[in-house]
Amino acid sequence: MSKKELRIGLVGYGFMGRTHSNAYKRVGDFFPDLQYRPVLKAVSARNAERLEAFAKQWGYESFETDWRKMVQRTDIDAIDICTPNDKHAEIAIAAAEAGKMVLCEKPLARTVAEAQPMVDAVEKAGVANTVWYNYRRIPAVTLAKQLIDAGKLGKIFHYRANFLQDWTISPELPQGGEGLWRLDDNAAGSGVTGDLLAHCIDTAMWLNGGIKDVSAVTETFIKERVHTASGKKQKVGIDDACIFHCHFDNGSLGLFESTRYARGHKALYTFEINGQHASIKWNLHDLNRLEYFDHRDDSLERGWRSIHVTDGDMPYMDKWWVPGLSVGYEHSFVHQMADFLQSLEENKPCSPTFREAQETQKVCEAVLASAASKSWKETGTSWPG
Ligand code: SOE
Repeated sequence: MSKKELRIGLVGYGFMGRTHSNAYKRVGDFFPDLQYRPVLKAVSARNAERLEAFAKQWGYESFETDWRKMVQRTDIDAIDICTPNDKHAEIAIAAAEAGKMVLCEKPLARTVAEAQPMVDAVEKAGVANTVWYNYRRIPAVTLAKQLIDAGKLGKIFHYRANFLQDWTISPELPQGGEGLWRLDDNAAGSGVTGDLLAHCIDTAMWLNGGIKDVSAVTETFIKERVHTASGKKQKVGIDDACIFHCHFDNGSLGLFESTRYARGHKALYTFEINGQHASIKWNLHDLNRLEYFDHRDDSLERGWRSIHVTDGDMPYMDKWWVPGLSVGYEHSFVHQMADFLQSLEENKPCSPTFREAQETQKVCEAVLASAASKSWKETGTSWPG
């Protein structure tokens, strides 16, 4: 069977540019039955020298220093946005208007208002779209979804999640510019809420349904940092840490925490869900395992089971090695790409679509508004979008 080409134009070559490029390169080798084959057609960024080196290293056929040119090219089918958050909307809307499929790194945008025209643009153009909330596609997390959907947990009472990092503790760290735009409110939109809690919220709604209302507290521990653009100390506008609790639509309670000030934790994403019959927990540092406790087990044998999610009948695992051998962070992106290609074959949306990611955006915005006003906020979400 001859494959259909999906000609990719990537915007941005940072950390996420690499994770996505790796996914495009690997997916055909490990998901050989897919009809579509990604072709690394072009990459775009402003620094020509580094762009050329990136294109060469990852095997892109060409490069453009102006993303607008790339979006207009007729030899490109899909635009993948890996830029800082403040560029997502402009690029996505231009790409959709040019009839391109659009893949966007999370979060969809800085605010709900900025994201809405993105949702409208892809829907008006009728182009395939997805947002890279990659953690859903870690096999153990996907297995959690299967267990919940099969009713194993029964009625769910509690959802708890953390995303802990420690890379911004030094007051000497500047804000703005390459690598550090995540500290600049204007480029990022928010701090840990949009960067890290957005992941937790996406997974949480996917596993446990919509979030009705939230009560949050945020903190900015370092109030001023040198801005790389001005060379001067400027007020820091992002949230360094955020804690919120919430009601889910199904009546369960949620508790979420994220910080970049948890010394010793580099990227510890964890969640635990407690249901009437069973509980599950997962953590990113041991990502191949899903912990499961079932109260219906024989009482003398009852206890937490540690399921090593590597067997061939477990999500995605028939595509990789042999049972018992594990996968890693990068595979979550390969899986998302495989699902995207599959969705094209089936002419179905690839979740999370822009519309679904907009619901996560609404929760993030309600969290920030709640912290600012010290009051409960309705999220106004309608999951799944
Ligand atoms: C921030 O350090 C970051 O790179 C996020 O931007 C990613 O989305 C997250 O997956 C890992 O941490």
